[in-house]
Amino acid sequence: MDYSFTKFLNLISAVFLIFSLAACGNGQNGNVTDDPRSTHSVDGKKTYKDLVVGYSQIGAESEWRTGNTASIKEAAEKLGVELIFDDAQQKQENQIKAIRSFIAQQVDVIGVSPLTESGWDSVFQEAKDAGIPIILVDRRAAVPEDLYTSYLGSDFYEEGRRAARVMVDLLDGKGNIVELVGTVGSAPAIDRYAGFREVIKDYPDMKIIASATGDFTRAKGKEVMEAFLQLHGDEIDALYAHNDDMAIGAIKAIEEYGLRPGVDIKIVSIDAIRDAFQAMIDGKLNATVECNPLLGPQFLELALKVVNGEGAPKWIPSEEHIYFPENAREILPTRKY
Ligand code: GZL
Repeated sequence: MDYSFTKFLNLISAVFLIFSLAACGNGQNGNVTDDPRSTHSVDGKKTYKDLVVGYSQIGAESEWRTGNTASIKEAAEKLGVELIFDDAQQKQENQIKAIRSFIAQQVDVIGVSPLTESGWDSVFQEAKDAGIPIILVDRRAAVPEDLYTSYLGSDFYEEGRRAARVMVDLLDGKGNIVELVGTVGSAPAIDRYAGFREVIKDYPDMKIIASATGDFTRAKGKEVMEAFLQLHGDEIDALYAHNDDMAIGAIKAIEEYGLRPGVDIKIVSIDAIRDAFQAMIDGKLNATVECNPLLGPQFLELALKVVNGEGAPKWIPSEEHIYFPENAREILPTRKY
């Protein structure tokens, strides 16, 4: 074969080799979307790496909230979602400011856990006018259904009913109950209050002799329980707390008063945080109704679906259980929040 033709063939194969290596360098089979750094959509649809999410979180008032925040941030990190996260320190005006900032930044989707049910219509309308979908996470807002795309969260009313059914068993249908209510005006407080009463209304010998808000915090829960004990003392047979943090604060107050929490005063609360399992192991709490905060992965999966115009149910309820002292020691190591 003529030398110059051989040289020509070598040149062609070298050029071909360089191009094919360059194509593979972009990912397994040269397809840009396999490249982990890819920011391109696949067939017109956004991927997690294209997603920019604004999230307005209520604050850090409880272990439940801390677990909820961790779940959202970890899921965003793992999926490569750009998360703009705001902690409102339990102030609605801070949440409204954050949502307006997300609109100005033209995020793809806004997630919000509304502190209270009311006060959202105008800022949600602004998001709608800007074409940015709103997903409610954890708590509901009392707004027309066209102002949000979907609600991902618990059935608080059922949580209240579950707590009441456990209380009926603990008190054998009779006794005086004091109640620590969650944040006034919040969906969980409203529904846990009503769900509990729906069940105990059928037990005339079970009476709620005092009810006040502990704002879902340990400090306030202890303070209000001290006041209940000053007012009613040994008359109190049981405590219903809308979350474990308030129950744990109340447990301290009951011990300082000289009574035995979980024995002299039965206690049922909601959330199922790790410290509640420890309190059950210590014999100071009689049951905790789970309210699942680990909503991060579900929220971002829903956000991507919504941004890609795929249908989403108006409400996606969380899966939840009730936990008792009998198996608290065995379950505690498995708990993630
Ligand atoms: C319930 C959540 C409540 C928790 C509290 O979904 O909004 O707020 O029960 C938390 O612990 O502070």
